[in-house]
Amino acid sequence: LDQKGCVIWITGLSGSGKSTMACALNRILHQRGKLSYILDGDNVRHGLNKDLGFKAEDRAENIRRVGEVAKLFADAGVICIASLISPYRRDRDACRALLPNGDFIEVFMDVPLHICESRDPKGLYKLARAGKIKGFTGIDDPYESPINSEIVLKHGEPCAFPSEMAEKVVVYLEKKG
Ligand code: GGZ
Repeated sequence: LDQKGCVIWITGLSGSGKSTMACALNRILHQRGKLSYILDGDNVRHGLNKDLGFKAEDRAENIRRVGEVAKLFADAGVICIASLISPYRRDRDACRALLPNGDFIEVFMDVPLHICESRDPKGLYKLARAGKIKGFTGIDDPYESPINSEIVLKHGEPCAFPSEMAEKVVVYLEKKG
């Protein structure tokens, strides 16, 4: 395998475009002959983490497990793309600490809440506003924006298409070798 493993950790609100970005990035990497794999919060919660809910300690455990699995992938030489809300800075930093310096690349999907809410692909914000989902990130649960992300993909900036955003990440990876 002619590549070095690493973890691309995508964080942001529900509806900020994490999964779309993860897929676009995965596709570009495959096109370039790289081996990558997506760990998506929503998917992992159906299997490995199906015992976990959305309380702070459950989210922490969700992120801890995905961080450990991502580390295993990276050890195996795979570019692991982890896509989770991961709302707490402490939990994200704990995952970062599992990897050698430079091997954990945090990508912040910096999209304002009102944009995520207007997208509402699964109608979850609507349910949260109606009080039918309690503890929804951004509504009645916190999201701690990253301060030191390697990459910030800001809503409304010129490169708006998922493929263009993913390209930005690829450029970063190339620059870092
Ligand atoms: C946030 C929730 C909640 C609550 C269900 N808060 O956008 P989605 O719908 O498809 O993906 C979200 C997913 C969040 O799982 P994560 O593993 O990424 O979260 S965390 O990192 O905080 O552990 C969302 C849906 O689950 N969802 N209830 N209360 N998102």
